[in-house]
Amino acid sequence: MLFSRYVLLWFLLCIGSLHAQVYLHNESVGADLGDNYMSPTTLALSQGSSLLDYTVGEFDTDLLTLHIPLGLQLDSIILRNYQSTAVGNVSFIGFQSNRTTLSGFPFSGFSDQINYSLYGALDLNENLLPRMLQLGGSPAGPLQAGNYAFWMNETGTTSSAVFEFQSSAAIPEPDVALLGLFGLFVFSVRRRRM
Ligand SMILES: [Ca+2]
Ligand SMILES: [Ca+2]
Repeated sequence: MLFSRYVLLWFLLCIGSLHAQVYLHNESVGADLGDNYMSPTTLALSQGSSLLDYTVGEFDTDLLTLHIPLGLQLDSIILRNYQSTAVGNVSFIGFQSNRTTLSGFPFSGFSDQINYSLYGALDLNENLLPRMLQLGGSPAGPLQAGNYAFWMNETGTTSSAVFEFQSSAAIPEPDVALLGLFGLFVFSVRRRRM
């Protein structure tokens, strides 16, 4: 009887660990994300699924640098939860590529390329990354290794969001030198046969 209880406990612990969620950052148990665009919070992406849980408001902008390590790519940014004090509210998320900080303060206007999207309750379980890249006039994803300066903000209300970042091993670029050698090899074989 005691043995079967231990087996059941072990099984439950295994199930729990399988569903243990990885967080990029969780403001409800950690610090507020950066407020100063010149000193954003830095977060490093890990392979698989990780959550970003934060709250923004009239006096709380959240700024972060997302570092994608070599060998990884960011495939999607999916809105998993959204709460707001205002019914029908939408919030803002945007990023600039290949930067650790934004090119200017969010409210002073931008001359550089911005990838962005508004999001709200109607966007639950949507992958916003393609929309952000399209609205920014950027090439389609996934995002490759490098740094990306993100910011999230609100106007006159408060909202909370949970985004799921999904990443995978990067698909290596074809080696140009090797392709050239292969082409040379094919050409020389054909020459010999002629
Ligand atoms: Ca915040
Ligand atoms: Ca903040």
